[in-house]
Amino acid sequence: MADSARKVCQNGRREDDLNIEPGGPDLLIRNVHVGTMADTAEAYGVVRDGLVAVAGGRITWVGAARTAPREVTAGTSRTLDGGGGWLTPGLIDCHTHLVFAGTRADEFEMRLRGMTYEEIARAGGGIQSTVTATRAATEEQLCGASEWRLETLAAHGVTTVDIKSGYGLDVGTELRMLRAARTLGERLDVRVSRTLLAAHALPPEYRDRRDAYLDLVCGTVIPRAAADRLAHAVDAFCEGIAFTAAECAHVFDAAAAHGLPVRLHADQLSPSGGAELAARYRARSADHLEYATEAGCRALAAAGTTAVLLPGAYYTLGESRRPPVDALRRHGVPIAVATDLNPGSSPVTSPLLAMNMACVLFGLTPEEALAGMTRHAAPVLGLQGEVGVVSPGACADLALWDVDHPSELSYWVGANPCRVVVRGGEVHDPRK
Ligand code: DI6
Ligand code: FE
Repeated sequence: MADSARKVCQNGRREDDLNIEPGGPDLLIRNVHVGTMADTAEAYGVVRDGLVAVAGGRITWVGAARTAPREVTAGTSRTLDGGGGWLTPGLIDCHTHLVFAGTRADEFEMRLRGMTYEEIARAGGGIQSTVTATRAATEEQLCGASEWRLETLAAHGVTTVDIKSGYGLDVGTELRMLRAARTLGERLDVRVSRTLLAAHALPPEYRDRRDAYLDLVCGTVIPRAAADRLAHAVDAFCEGIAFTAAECAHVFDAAAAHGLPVRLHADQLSPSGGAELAARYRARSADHLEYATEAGCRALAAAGTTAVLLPGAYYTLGESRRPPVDALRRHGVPIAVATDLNPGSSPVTSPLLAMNMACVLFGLTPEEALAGMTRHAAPVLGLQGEVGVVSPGACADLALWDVDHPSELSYWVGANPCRVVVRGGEVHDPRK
């Protein structure tokens, strides 16, 4: 990889293993309307009858075709005819747990018979049951079990995805999950960011030794993941069935000591001070937030932390408490939307369905939902300006949709109008 294409992210670490690469032949995309999702006065950053030029894997020009200067269109080796469809940034699914072994369809049935997610977890099921299956899997078995899930996201226009560990809860398996995530990204040519979530649940062998497990996470797992450059960030589950705010703070201190940015599963099932904790540590994101308070939203805004809404978990668990969307808006907290793809609380493999749920269940507008999967998802992964907008200088990660307007991406339920995906300037058929 050429040095010029390497990118130094906010935390000062080189992010060259996020596969941000130059190269690829020049490309002109014609006969499209563009939802640039750039932060302009125009809804969706719309450019009608647009033209997008790509060189070296990056966008070099975006605008109305009739205004394109000659030098933008001259000497192009390849042209993509968009057929009058809509071009948007490739989608960014900034919160998934898609690497795991087994399923939890049995728990789905138990919940339908009346047991709650927390009751199942406290009875030794839940996250723990996926941990048992995941610990027993080799890296290749984990890749084999998870590949179709990443493929499915990619077929729906996702070009960047965050994958968390958290089903190992021991040194070897946590690192193996991150390696499997890296391998899958390389195999499928999807930009994969990796987040260490060793503080996801207390493993049973540490039942009466919470501090010893936290010492393992802070003293061994985080340092190893940082040294081996396997993690781009550290996450924790701040919840009654997981870790207290004080325990998560301990994890965040260890992450900071190793130069890793932090994120938090915050206020999902109960008010736990998660939003305030995330803000105090200037976390990149606070995720879920159903029980976040007004003060929590204000703190997120002041800290510049993004709220990641995960309506798939709210839907799957049959929750009724919605995240405080109005307060987030009022305080100006950027809102991202993600699938939370995981075997327990959100077996959701469609980013468009997550956007639809964000509108129907949480009251986002279709434009907010699309911004949540593009422009506002990028900073959650430290990739602002790189991905999530169709703007000169950004990576040429794009999705072309067979729709008459970008609001349709949130409107259809269960459809996939994605016709073409462009990754780093390379054109792909999303169905292959
Ligand atoms: N919140 C979630 O939604 C996932 N993890 C978390 O902390 C659920 C994980 C699971 O049930 O397997
Ligand atoms: Fe999650």
